[in-house]
Amino acid sequence: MRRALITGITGQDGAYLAKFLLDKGYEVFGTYRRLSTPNFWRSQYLGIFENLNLIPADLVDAGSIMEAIRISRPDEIYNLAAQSFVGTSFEQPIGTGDMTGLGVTRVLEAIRNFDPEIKFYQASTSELYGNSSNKQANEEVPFKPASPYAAAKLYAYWQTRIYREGYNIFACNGILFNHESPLRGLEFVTRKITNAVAKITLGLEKDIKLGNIEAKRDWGYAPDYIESMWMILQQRDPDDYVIATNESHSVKEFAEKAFDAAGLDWQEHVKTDKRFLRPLDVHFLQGDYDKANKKLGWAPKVKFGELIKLMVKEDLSRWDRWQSGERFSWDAFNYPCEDKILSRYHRMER
Ligand code: NAP
Ligand code: F7E
Repeated sequence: MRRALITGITGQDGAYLAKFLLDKGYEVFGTYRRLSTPNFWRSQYLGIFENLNLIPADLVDAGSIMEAIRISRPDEIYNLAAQSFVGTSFEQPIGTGDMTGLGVTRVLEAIRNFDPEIKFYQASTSELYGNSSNKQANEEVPFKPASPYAAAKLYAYWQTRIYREGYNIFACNGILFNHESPLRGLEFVTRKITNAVAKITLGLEKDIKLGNIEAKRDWGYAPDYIESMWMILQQRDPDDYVIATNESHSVKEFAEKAFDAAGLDWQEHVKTDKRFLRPLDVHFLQGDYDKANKKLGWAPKVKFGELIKLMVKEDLSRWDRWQSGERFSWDAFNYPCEDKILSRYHRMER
């Protein structure tokens, strides 16, 4: 039985990847961080929680990474753990650099020391491109990161290539464009919108405040993208791949379609608030997955319109069931109202 170690198994991609690998017959190990309250709701939601082998480890603690590898003795490591929210990376640039950047070197060093035959997948990102181009981005387009998150991921991207070329480790970058799902974190704009649409529909809220609604992203469906991670590690040679839908849409379009899916007019409920503007933003991203299509045979199945509908449907159903007294594992019921979250943006306003 093949063995996989997933860092960040409590996150959106970690949960979907764990399910995907279990379905393929892998023995799945996942690292999680010690928190005061457990946060395994995503794997519970997917019905796989009982089938996981869990190992406490933190990317800022090299010894715990080495221990996780010793315990799991994996054939493949999927490094999905990161401080992954761009907004937070402006508020916590040093911590983000440590987890999202240096953390990757800790994993690569552990592989080099313990067993250089382990295959390694690094969760690279379209944020690497920043504002470098207003055209579709493929693997040849230069990077120009525009956030502490992206700068940390750029370092991680290069370390992955350096360990591949320098130590002959099967280390690959999946340069994934934004991918979303009903398991997406609530602070990311897509789920923030679909969760608000559900609450507004049920009369639990009146409106939603957003930042830069002109920003454009190439949004795909997380389970489609998970499959590419596995495919990348099954190739004869290690390489880097762009994974995207090749379409770009604005946050405004996303909001319009999400409200429309619930029979509401977005203009009556969407407000803008400069609190949600970033010191620097990426205005346009659109991928080109041609290489992944030709070499891996990968293509996205779910596109923009369908993605929005399925996210709205799921958030509506969860809020509806919750309001009727049903109880289940999820995140939205105890998420604080964003007006109560004070950040440096409030201080800048005073
Ligand atoms: P996510 O939902 O935010 O999950 C991140 C995971 O990393 C969580 O399990 C989190 O644990 C864990 N983590 C954070 N800091 C850690 C640390 N110091 N040590 C160990 N674990 C830590 O992110 P995602 O959307 O699944 O994304 C997965 C990866 O792909 C990330 O590296 C992200 O940067 C990258 N990526 C995402 C996208 C996207 O659109 N989703 C696109 C490109 C690349 P807790 O639950 O304890 O916080
Ligand atoms: O923002 C704008 C915001 O936070 C998308 C991560 O998974 O994908 C994600 O990063 C856009 C930005 O995702 C709000 O300014 C407007 O232009 O959903 P997001 P992201 O920054 O693209 C990449 C590929 C990753 O690698 C990351 O890990 O939407 N926007 N108003 C807003 N964004 C948020 N969060 N909240 C708003 O109110």
